[in-house]
Amino acid sequence: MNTSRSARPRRLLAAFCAGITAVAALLIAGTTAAHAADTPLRDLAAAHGMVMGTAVTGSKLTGTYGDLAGAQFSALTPGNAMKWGSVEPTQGSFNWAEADQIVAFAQAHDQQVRGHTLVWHSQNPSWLTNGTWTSAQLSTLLQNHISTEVGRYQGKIAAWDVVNEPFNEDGTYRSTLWYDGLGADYIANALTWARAADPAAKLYINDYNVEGVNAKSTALYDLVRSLKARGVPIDGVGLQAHLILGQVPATLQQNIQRFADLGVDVAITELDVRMALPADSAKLAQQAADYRAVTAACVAVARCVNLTVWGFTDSDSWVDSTFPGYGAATPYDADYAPKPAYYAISEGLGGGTTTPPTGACTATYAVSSQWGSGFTGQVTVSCAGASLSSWNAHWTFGAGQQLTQAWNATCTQSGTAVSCANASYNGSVPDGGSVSFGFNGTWSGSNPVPAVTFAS
Ligand code: G2I
Repeated sequence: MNTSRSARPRRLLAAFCAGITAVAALLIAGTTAAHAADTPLRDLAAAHGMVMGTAVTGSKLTGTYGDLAGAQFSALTPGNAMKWGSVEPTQGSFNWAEADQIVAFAQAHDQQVRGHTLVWHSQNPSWLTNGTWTSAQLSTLLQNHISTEVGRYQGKIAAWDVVNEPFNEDGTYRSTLWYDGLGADYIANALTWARAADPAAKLYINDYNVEGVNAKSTALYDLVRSLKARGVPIDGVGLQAHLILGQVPATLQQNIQRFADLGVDVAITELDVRMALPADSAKLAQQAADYRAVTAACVAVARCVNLTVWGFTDSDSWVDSTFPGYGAATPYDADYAPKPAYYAISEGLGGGTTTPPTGACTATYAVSSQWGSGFTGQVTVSCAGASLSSWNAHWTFGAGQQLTQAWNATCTQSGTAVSCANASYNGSVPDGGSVSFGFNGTWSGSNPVPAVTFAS
């Protein structure tokens, strides 16, 4: 459950059986290589003693989102659910529902949970930020918050982002409720209180723009060194890695290494690579190179124990609303089709022959929901470096499934053979674009994902 405090063991972890994914991505134009059997990222990471993580939204953990979150990742970070404003919106009145749900999902899928985050200047409840507190009151509030939240999940959290974003870009301390009220020692105190509440959890300081060697990362480095010298419990640093296309810092690996050399673990905690929209094949290829570079830098340093993306699908990313005109920052598109970035992470983790050749269109078949005897499925046709003017997707239902209804395509089933032709309005798939169609069907016993073949 816990990451190793010393260098991670470079051994193959047993479980190459991370559960059943109800998603298969298949190459349907260009060449005939199939991708359905790609090794999940979590298994590739395990071979390096790493975990592969994603931020998640609890309410979305069903259907294809839940299937992918469970199958591909070995660590989950609640994107918002464990922040103070989420868990204690009214003083003394707690809401743990989403956090509990994510922890339960993680336990059911043999995943770590990364707790995020205990002490931050943002997403605090208004009763806290609007209050007037003496420094003694503020200190008590913070200690109680940490004891309550860390204590609630004691034994269930592999690592906590105890303190989030304490620095300014120039390496000075950020002026916050905590720094202004308690001085710089709020950091040491928070770590000490967290250790007391869960001695087994790894304790991290997490920040952004600290991926390369710069003034901010050097301030973090100096802080970690001094905390260790003082005997304050600190186990790791989190490099958020909210990156811009083509801007992976050249000193990333060197920076990871210098923290490791201090005797702490390193986690890439919030990786995403945003681009100006619309995405096209050149941008997606650059993004893949960026993801590959970050993955490789983490793999290269034994103490880099966790590679976490901040949302795995473009439909669940903070980027689009925060940076209007930018997006497409994650490894899967909004229809859950793996992007070149997904294959790049896989390659960076040592996965073989997974990169789709340039100039290919792919189809992703997903079971989006399933109940008693029925299910809803979706197929997404995506192109990168190629385009289509019409398409026809075929598969065989090998377990007695029967199509009952389809939309955004004209589908027929004859015996076990299904054939779906584009509708009049979605035959054209541009380079960098995708189209989807959906269907309902019946099943019994099992509902395996079929291999889709394709004719344009
Ligand atoms: O801002 C990106 C990340 C930077 N590092 C710390 C992370 O905790 C932070 O995550 C983001 C979440 O991904 C967003 O989802 O933190 C944002 C807040 O600073 C989150 O955005 C908030 C929206 O601002 C709220 O309007 C919304 O109610 O998400 C909330 C829940 O959906």
